[in-house]
Amino acid sequence: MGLFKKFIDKIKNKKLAKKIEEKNIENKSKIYKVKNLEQDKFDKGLKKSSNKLSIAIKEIAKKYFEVNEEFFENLEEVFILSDFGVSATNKIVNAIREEIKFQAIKDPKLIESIIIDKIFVYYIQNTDVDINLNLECDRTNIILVSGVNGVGKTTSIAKLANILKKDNKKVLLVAADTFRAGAIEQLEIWSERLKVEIVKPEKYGQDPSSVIYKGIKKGKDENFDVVICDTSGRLENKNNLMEELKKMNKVIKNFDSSAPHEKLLVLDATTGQSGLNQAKVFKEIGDISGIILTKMDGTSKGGIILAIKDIFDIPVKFIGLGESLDDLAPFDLEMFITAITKDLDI
Ligand SMILES: Nc1nc2c(ncn2[C@@H]2O[C@H](COP(=O)(O)OP(=O)(O)OP(=O)(O)O)[C@@H](O)[C@H]2O)c(=O)[nH]1
Ligand SMILES: [Mg+2]
Repeated sequence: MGLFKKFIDKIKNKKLAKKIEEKNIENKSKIYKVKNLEQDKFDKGLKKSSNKLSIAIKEIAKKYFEVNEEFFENLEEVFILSDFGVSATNKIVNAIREEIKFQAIKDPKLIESIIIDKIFVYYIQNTDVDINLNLECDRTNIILVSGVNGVGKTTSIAKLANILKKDNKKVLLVAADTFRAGAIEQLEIWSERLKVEIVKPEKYGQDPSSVIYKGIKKGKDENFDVVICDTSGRLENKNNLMEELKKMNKVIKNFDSSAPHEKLLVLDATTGQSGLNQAKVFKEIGDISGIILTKMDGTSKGGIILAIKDIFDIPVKFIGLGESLDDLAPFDLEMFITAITKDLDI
């Protein structure tokens, strides 16, 4: 039995164990634990990826009578087209190759479970899969959100605020994207819909750090649980961006040297490898504590999550599975792999 299958079999027990563990953690420490969503949500949001990957794997399994080098080349192509990235593809295909040799399997139709198993093993190896947010109950937690233009920062902030608010957290939004026309109004609309307070600049072009200052001060003075700061994603001038982010961090640290407690980088799953390369700049500029991977529902290339592991090696904490407020899910590896391989025979 493969590792992933064993894992799936254990899920029921694990879920129970998790509940008990959560209860213990709740009692012992005050670290915030993100609650998992249902498998349905993952299945629906990752349908395009599942269709593409499963159909392609089934097609090559049908095409070859026997597992040979050409079969592996085709498999590599399937992974590349699913945006796994070159490095993850090579490592996973090599692991499959070795396993097949070890088990002396000849029939391509028998290797679907090995494929899934090796994808799973690849992801969990040497990886920090901790998706919990570093939020504590007895302080004002500060989250700084960054990322390239249009990746879904503001929408994800609203979705995250929605999750936290449902969990009875007092949330404050800070509109520190003073650059793009309409950015402030966009966050303001969300704040009205969510019924959460917002701190915004007096005018566009205002120094974003001054808005951050105002926001954190209000957050601290009025005992907010979480302050989420929206930032501008302009990349035209790397030095400007670097200076701007440095200054924001400095302002935040003046209030609390342990903050920002989370620095979340937002990545758009539909932009593929080029989008990831662009986002590397943010990793170069400052340490990132977690990734929000948006628009997974809009791509058939869900394998991008493996490329992210390679390029960033930072935990994906949330994935965006649609445009509505409830479409942000804490990342769950088992649910993710189950969803993208839904149509395979394991
Ligand atoms: N389908 C889908 N659309 C999403 C998701 N997340 C965000 N979007 C859409 O992506 C578009 C851009 O989202 P924004 O939140 O404005 O992105 P941003 O990074 O704040 O953009 P800038 O402020 O211009 O840098 C919007 O139309 C969102 O509805 C997602 O998970 N799935
Ligand atoms: Mg925005």
